[in-house]
Amino acid sequence: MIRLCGFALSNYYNKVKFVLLEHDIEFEEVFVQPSQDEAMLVHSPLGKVPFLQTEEGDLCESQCIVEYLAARFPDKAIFSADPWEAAKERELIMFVDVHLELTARNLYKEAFFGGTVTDATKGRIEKLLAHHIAGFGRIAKFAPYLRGERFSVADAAGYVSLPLVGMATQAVYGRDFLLDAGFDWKNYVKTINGRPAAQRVTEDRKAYIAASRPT
Ligand SMILES: N[C@@H](CCC(=O)N[C@@H](CS)C(=O)NCC(=O)O)C(=O)O
Repeated sequence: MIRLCGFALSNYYNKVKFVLLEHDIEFEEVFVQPSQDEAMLVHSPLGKVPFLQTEEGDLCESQCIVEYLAARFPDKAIFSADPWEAAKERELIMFVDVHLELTARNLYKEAFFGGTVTDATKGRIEKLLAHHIAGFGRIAKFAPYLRGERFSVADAAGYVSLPLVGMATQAVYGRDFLLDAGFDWKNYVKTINGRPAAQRVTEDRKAYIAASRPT
């Protein structure tokens, strides 16, 4: 049985969980938090979540995990069968994960965790995000899904990460860069919320937050 290790607040954990649920792949969730302990590093070399435990060993990096699942369960059609469509889905995922989320991640300390980021970082990330969001806008359709009329695996990435980009920029700069650029991620998320897999991911995230709140 596949074991998905991580926790329900992690967007990358939730991206993989969404894919597993969406395609009815049997799995078990194992609560693991990021850590630099040797006991963790033997499973996830950078101490990050998610990682997957399989009969053959551990695998980290959410996109490598999704690719592994697609190869292991070909009948589930995680990516489109058409090679061009599948490549465009991967392109969108790369934009969401790397160009948008990973860039916005530099702001999370101040946006979500009560810390501060330097003005230099704010300036650098503002420029980078403006550039990356403009590029994303050249390929993302939001009609209503990222690739167009049909839900695709790219929406698992979009669903868990676009809100973080919007909320982080709102918190740090006082304006939501995605909304400002005309990308209504709130409506997009609402559309995807119609899917049972998305509902489960969101309910579990909310339950995790509620349980972690000091009483
Ligand atoms: N590229 C990785 C990113 C994973 C990641 O950054 N996970 C976060 C939680 S959302 C984490 O473990 N952070 C702890 C750290 O960076 O040390 C993936 O796609 O799985």
